[in-house]
Amino acid sequence: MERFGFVGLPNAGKSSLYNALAGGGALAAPYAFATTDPNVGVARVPDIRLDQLSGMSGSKKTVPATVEFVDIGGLVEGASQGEGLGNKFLAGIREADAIVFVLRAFEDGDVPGPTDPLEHLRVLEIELTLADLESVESRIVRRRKALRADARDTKMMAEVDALDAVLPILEAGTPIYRSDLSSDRRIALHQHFLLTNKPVLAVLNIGEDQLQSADSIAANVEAELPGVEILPICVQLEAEAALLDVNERSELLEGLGLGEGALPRFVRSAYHALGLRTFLTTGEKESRAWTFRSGSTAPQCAGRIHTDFERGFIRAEVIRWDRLLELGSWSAARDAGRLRLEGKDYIADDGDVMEFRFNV
Ligand SMILES: Nc1nc2c(ncn2[C@@H]2O[C@H](COP(=O)(O)OP(=O)(O)O)[C@@H](O)[C@H]2O)c(=O)[nH]1
Ligand SMILES: [Mg+2]
Repeated sequence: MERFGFVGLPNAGKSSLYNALAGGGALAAPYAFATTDPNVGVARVPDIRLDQLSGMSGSKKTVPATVEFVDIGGLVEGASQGEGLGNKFLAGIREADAIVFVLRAFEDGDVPGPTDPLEHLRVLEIELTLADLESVESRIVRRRKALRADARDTKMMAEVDALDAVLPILEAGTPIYRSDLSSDRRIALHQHFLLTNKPVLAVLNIGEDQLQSADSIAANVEAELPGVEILPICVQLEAEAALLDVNERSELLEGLGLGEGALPRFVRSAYHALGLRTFLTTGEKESRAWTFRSGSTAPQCAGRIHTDFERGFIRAEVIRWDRLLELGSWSAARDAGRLRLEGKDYIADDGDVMEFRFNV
């Protein structure tokens, strides 16, 4: 399952965000390193399409897509030099598929730490970039040596090329996600698990008194991080709301003009930042949302359900979720000749409802 890691300074609100998503569990306390062991949680990806298809089919079970989130623990200035949790902390980020920066904007005299989100961002970026610089420097040395031993090793040559291209970027203090490094090069670097080569999303943790000015605070951060989605969330409020039952929760959130709250949007944004998409299956037994990577073929999608489906793939019957809803049922769609037959080269679309034909 795809996993994203919360990265932030102590007291930025990482554990509170985790609690908000998990509905309790992690320890939120105003001490650095209240969280020393990674907490891994699973969040459902809210999906109205799934709910409607489940209703259409009268499904006994409804299974949403999920993503994992990890409360990695606090980063402090000097982490790349071993300060604070140091390397243990960086290893936690290395294992994540994407990074969620938690940037503090809320003010509270009882909670130590800076309240300027740009200051948070500055420290985080320096530490992650320095850690990457160190990895790249040591890898280049080893690979250049290998290349000297065998100058015809073209695979090694490409690797050294990619590392050579990223080195000056990191030396200038620029995180890879901010650079203009081509996506080919970024893919070539995947094997090195560099921290700033991961997709990034930022949560701006605002106080209740900042709800009105959220957009302008977010605009300041957006100006610093072009192309990165910035989500202002009043984390503490949402964490409190998460402990309530459904009715009380919507009363609280809607009373403040927050609608369903920011968490559903946050999970959806994270899912998309990872390049994840959803196809659906629906029937009386269950309706289910399945996760695939953008650009996957129909057999690869079938493989998400069962490896046999991928190996023995013959074809897929496909219809977009909203067309299926209009027609009212899978059999009505078939009778109307509206199910498309797609072969092994079909690139799946977000929102496809699919059934697979296969041989085992
Ligand atoms: N006033 C206020 N306090 C908050 C807010 N978000 C988090 N806190 C508090 O700040 C402290 C640190 O939060 P925590 O989630 O443990 O931060 P972490 O170190 O990043 O995991 C806790 O006491 C939280 O209750 C907020 O929006 N407003
Ligand atoms: Mg914490």
